[in-house]
Amino acid sequence: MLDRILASKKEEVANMVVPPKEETVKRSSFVDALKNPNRSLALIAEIKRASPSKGIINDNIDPVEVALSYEKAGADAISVLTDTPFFKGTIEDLIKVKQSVSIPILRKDFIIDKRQIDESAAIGADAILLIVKALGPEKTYHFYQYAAECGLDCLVEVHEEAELKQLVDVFVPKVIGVNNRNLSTFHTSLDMTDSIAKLVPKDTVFISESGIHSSEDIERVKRQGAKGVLVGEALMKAETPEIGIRQ
Ligand code: IGP
Repeated sequence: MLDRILASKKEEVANMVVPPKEETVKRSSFVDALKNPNRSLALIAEIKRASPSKGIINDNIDPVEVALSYEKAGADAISVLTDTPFFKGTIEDLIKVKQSVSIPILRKDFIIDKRQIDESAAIGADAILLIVKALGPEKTYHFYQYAAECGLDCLVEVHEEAELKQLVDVFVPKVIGVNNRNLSTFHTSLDMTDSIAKLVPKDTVFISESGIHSSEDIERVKRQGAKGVLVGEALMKAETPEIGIRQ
């Protein structure tokens, strides 16, 4: 699946036009927000209309309304999917959300080209996702540094232990996330959080991503050593995020 998404992204990037730099964007620190969470565990609440694994999750939404309710309910940051073909997100979603809330915004997309980092800065993101499986550790490092030059933080995503070991041989990111979803089978297992937690360097903020649906799940990843969670589907399906976010 990741290969299919990356092939489509490559075509998209070949035709992209980077918007001019917006000098007036007021950045807000993603790393600081995660290090000083509102509750005992940091929450990154995601705006996710659809996904390749679940199909439509909740397409009948106003992203600004969702973002405002996440902020009100105490989320520490908001993740906005901007990939259109597979997740039905848009860049416009992110622009509007950034203008409506003051907590930091993570741009969730498949970054494979530096120009997407310029674009992320221009549309007002505070942070971007870098997927080690898509980039390899060296390129992840170069993109991480380039993002920092553009004023952006990164959530560096790993999927397995070997990947994390290779990554920390090259550099230690401030924030590492484990994706509990296996991208080939789409199966989520919170055991992934457990096995990765043991290898995360101690000054790194460790986020458990995907497949978190209940307060039991939250307690479980917390016990395993996560300092934050990234939740999409469960919040998009909750009647109100207050219910979904209560820990
Ligand atoms: C959220 P969930 O299972 O709560 O909806 O997952 C988030 O972790 C997931 O959307 C995600 C993702 C990604 C999406 C994690 N890494 C990379 C696209 C690309």
